[in-house]
Amino acid sequence: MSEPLDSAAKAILHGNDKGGYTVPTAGLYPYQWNWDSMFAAWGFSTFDIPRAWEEVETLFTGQWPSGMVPHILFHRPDPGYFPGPDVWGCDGPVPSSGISQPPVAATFIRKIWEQDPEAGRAHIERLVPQLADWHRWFMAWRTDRGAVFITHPWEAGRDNAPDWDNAMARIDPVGVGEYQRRDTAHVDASMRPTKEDYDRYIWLVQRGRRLGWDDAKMAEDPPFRVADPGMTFILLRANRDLEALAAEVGHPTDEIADWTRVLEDGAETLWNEELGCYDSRDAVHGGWGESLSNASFLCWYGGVDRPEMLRQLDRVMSKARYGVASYDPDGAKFDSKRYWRGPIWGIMNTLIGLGLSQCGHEEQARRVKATTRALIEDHGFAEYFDPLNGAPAGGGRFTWTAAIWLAWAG
Ligand code: 2M8
Repeated sequence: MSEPLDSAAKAILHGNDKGGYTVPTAGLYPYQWNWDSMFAAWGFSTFDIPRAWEEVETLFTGQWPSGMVPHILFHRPDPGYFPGPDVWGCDGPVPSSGISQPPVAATFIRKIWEQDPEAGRAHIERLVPQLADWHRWFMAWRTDRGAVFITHPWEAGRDNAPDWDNAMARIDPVGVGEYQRRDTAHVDASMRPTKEDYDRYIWLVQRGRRLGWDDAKMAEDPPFRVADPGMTFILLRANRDLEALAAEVGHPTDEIADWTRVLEDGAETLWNEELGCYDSRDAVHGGWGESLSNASFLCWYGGVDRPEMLRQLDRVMSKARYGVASYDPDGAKFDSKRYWRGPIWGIMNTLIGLGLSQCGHEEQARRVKATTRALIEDHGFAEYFDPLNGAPAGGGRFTWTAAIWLAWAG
């Protein structure tokens, strides 16, 4: 713990607090993002548990009748972000996007609840059925052979990861029309996805909107479906935590335990023998993403141990100073600055570290934590960092980096 950095981290959470929810960073991301918000809640819980619960409850006000919890809630209009609510054209209870995001919620809800079980009881009694509805939605609409697939790169939270390159190349974004990006007005374009990526992101949003975001219609002839180790391991872990919470409040657990078994089998369909790691898999056309990424290393977080992955981790960590690069530094597509194609993300280090520790790999867990701590001490609370020299990149004063400092790294 370091007093000045603790205070700086709390000031970032307070500064990004919009009253009931926290934005990832001012300017670049002016709305409530799903998984960012759950990291924020965990960060708040280190000094203000009621505020942590408020963050969680606000996210769940956006849950759709289908059970889906959107990736962005547009509580108040802000012209600084594109695509906004008018482009998505969704009609959930709160203006929102039409896709979801990594379901870390159950895991952080459990962590917050454990800090004060009595104060949290009413919250988990309300939230367990909502979490179960969300997980059921994933199982019904986002699984292929038991692995969780995404229908849009934004759904994985790893927007321009090399994992999706092959599947994205199959999309012809015909008719996408003119649009004005806002992200490159806030940060350098060399750190962001390319125009080719954005054309496809927007084209996929336009398709969803045309189909009224109807799950069944969207499942017909899908243009993009990639099974993702990140989503699969995160849901697997969340499901184990949901089962524990459900047992606590007397909610049925059989169905949840079944999902865990399906996901455990599904995770093994993502083992790429040739590359020797968990990899993404095209769920429409077959074929691997051919990407060893930081999501591959979430296996331990999901409760899945593999000696080969420990060897891969040692190699990848030996190439970078501060933790786990988002894409293999020896890989052909490695780019130390471009977002999810190389940079280090504190939140991913955190999930990897939690998993290693849970599986008893204490030495590796300590190393991931120590390098993440040093990264923030040396380079601040940026959105992400260059793995070669730690240079801060993307947005500054970033909520999730501050949150993991308070709850884990600091
Ligand atoms: C990034 O994604 C958004 C779209 O959702 C964007 O680039 O506009 C990703 O890093 C994602 O994981 C994150 O939740 C979001 C807000 O921090 O930014």
